[in-house]
Amino acid sequence: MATENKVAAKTAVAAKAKEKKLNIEAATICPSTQQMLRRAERDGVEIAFHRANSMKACPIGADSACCKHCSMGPCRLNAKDPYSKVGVCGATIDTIQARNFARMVVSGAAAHTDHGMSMLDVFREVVRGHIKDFKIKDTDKLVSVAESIGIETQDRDIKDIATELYEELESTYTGIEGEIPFMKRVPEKTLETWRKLGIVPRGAMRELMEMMHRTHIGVDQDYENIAKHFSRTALSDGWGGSMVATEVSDILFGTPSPLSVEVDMGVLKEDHVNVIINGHEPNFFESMIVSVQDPALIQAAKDAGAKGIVLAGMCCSGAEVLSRHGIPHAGNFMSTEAVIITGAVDAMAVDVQCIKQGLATVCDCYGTKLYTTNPRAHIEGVEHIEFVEHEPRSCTDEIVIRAITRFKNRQKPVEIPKFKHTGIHGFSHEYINYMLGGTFRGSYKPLNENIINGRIRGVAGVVGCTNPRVQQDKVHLEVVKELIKNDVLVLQTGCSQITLAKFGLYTPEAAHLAGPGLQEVCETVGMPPVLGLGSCVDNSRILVAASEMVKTGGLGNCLADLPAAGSAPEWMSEKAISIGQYFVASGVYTVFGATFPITQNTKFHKLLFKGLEDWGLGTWDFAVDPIEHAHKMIAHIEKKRDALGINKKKERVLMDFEARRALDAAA
Ligand code: NFS
Repeated sequence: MATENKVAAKTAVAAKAKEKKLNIEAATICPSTQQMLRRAERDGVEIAFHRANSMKACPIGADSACCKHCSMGPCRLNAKDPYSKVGVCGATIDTIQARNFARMVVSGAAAHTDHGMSMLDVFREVVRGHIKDFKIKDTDKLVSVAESIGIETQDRDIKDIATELYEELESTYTGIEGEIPFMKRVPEKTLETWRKLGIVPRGAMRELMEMMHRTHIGVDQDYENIAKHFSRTALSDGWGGSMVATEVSDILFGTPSPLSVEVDMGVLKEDHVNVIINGHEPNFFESMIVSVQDPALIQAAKDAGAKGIVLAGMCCSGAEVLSRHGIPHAGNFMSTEAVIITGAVDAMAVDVQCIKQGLATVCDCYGTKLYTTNPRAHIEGVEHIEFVEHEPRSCTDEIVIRAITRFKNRQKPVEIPKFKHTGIHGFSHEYINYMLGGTFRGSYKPLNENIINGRIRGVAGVVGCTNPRVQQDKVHLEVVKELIKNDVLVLQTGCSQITLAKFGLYTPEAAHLAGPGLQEVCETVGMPPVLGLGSCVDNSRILVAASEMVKTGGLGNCLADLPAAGSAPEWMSEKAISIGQYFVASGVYTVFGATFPITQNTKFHKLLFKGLEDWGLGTWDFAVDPIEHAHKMIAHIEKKRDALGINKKKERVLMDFEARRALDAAA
């Protein structure tokens, strides 16, 4: 198997080398990934950058002009002349595009909600005493989450509160009618809009099932009606499945607060056993943290000639434990194959989501052991060691033991890029509250005041994936730099957070890149100009923070009134579409980069880019160029500031030549 894979990979690269050579500098600005791409080419190994380079995206699919929901087709419409044709059943381009979009939302929302449900399963088993290896670590968080959904906590014991909290939160998934529990956190006027539109979510299972039903051949054939339901489905993710994932993970494993962490491939060490976790569910990672700290396993590593064991994360569970425990992070989605090329990874263990099948071949080429661990996600030809929460160490200890064996038998020369950056991560919405308000008056008031007085113009959430169809990291970096330069405070999660960390923006010193107002706030508080909140499911922290801003007052009555904007500059996954849609449905203006899955010139496109705002929600937008992307967000923020009446004209300061020169010198 291994040899076959190697031969196949090398033949593929040799064949493709003739087709079109990859321009490494144009593919990524990440120096570690560039270095690994150079080595890959020397070694004749192919990764996703090469595949994207040699495979043109399907133009009909890219236009969302294809319907394959039944076997009368697949039907191909012409996106350039969208009303010239309909499908065999008569479906119009608007129906087809709305259904395709809806199914992206379903898939993305299902990924987040299934992840959240796994966390809730662990929570239930911990509360019932069936799982002993995990426990309720953060009782303050337990109490505050319970209170936020109206559970009585006064004079009750923790087990009682936890039992009731579990029972309530279960309806986030299983509720067949009514409103899910976290609707109690939504600002009243936003909730009113949703009620009027009939999009307040019931349990996610119900919404996902109904969305799949509606997109079956011959069911919902009105793009506006489909859009209502995919908004409801997306809300069942953001305010439901994802929010439960975050809150329950905080209760079980601790709520993040700032700590200093290293990011990039330079966190690996040649003389250590290196273990990487790539995936999304923190329970697996938590157990691995315990395994690599086990004195017996550390001794075993030393007996094998290593100085110790390095554990690093990649992708989102990596971003989560980076925020929660300061575990180093080796890189984002487009670096997961590249890191294997170091030859230094002794084991990579994966769970669910954003795991490239191509890893199997690269691991074979460099002798790295790859393990799948989650029953939902096997990879053909890859060894599966199942992770069971009731006995977590049996999986994670075994993987460490195997990694130690591989360390002893490393065959390939090791080449670890030396790049790494230390930054401050771990800003939960609770910590933002505390940081800005202080212990005795923890509140969002100082943030709101700084927005009202114009030092901070507004808040942006810049999140999401990296995508080989654009230069890796470039768009994230440029968008965020432009935003902070214009005094917009940036909140981040997922792969985007890792990009900015790699480029050194997670330090208080990076405040010099911010405009004068934001810089002043950063310097007063001692915070970086970008705040990392964790993984993609932790985007729910942004929703909670935004709701707190509305409730604190002075910035309007609903989420749509806030001078705020969302962005996923290099998105690629269906989860990003679900996130985008729940931001939009929550009232947030949201810009995507790279590509947009719906072409212009259709009524459905107009609905996404204008009509939803007329419904009282937010709106989608799209820009590939990072500066244009950032300025669309800034323009929206300024529009909202105008509407709030807080854009009072700044007094003009008349400066003489000397004063101007002093200013230039300071810059
Ligand atoms: Ni989000 Fe995480 Fe990264 Fe994108 Fe994938 S790892 S859940 S989907 S690629 S940010």
